Amino acid sequence: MNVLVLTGAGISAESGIPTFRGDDGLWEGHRVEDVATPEGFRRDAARVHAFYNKRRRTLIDGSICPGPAHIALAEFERQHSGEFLLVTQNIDDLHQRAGSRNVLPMHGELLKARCMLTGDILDWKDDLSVETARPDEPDLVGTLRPHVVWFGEIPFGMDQIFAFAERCDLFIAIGTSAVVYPAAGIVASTPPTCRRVEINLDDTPQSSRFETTIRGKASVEVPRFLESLRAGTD
Ligand code: BV8
Repeated sequence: MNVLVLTGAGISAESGIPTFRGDDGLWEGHRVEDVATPEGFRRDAARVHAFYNKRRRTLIDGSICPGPAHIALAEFERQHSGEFLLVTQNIDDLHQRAGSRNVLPMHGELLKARCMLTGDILDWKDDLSVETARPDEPDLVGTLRPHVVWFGEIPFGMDQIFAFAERCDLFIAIGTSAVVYPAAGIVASTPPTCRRVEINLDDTPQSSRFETTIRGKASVEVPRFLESLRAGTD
């Protein structure tokens, strides 16, 4: 059985990472246009760097850890005999820290930086700024940006994701509001033979495409559902 899992900010919410859009429509006090678009970065790189520096510092300060859902997914992958792909929209490293192996961070990774001059991708845990020099090329200054996918930019791994989706037998969407494309369009690419399961606190615009919708917290429902799969009771 080929299993494709798509996770969103909701799987990391109980680990303490704010989800994408709060009630005020702002994202940690910022408009998306100002901090998660190439235009926003061109207008005010310092503001964008400050937005990601804050999130990066929080992610590595020891206060944020993988939760039961991240751990259950890693365990399921370890025991699963068929093909398994975990696509995440999240830029945190909680799936990797939980032990998941086949993880595809389609919106990039907060703990990586990319050189706008050469395309080189570097592991990065420090702050970034327009004065940051590349450690390996000190005369290159200000060429590094967060290695994340902003709105209007093409997500990573698209071909691999949609090729897997077209032949998967089980698709599980966890903690995603299904409003951001092309991630929200993955479910529509699964074949008629595929079983689709949505685990979320609330309904989403894509809920009607799922045969099974499980409403509740990821920390409770993901371990429970994966256990039921393993026991053959679901
Ligand atoms: C693209 C990285 C072209 C950065 C992110 C008009 C103008 C311009 C563009 C568009 C447009 N209309 C559509 C678009 C395309 C646009 C888009 O979809 N816009 C939306 C907003 C309308 N998409 C893009 O621009 C994408 N690129 O289209 O390029 C292209 C593409 C393909 C081929 C050719 C050309 C790029 C999108 C990526 C943007 N970058 N993140 C960063 O993180 O800083 S997206 C950002 O949104 C985050 O990654 C986040 O993950 C994602 C939001 O989605 P969710 O993960 O679902 O999070 P959210 O908070 O929304 O929802 C949380 C859910 O969890 C909720 O349902 C909640 O109920 C649930 N939940 C909460 N707690 C729990 C829980 N569930 C269970 N348990 C809990 N405890």
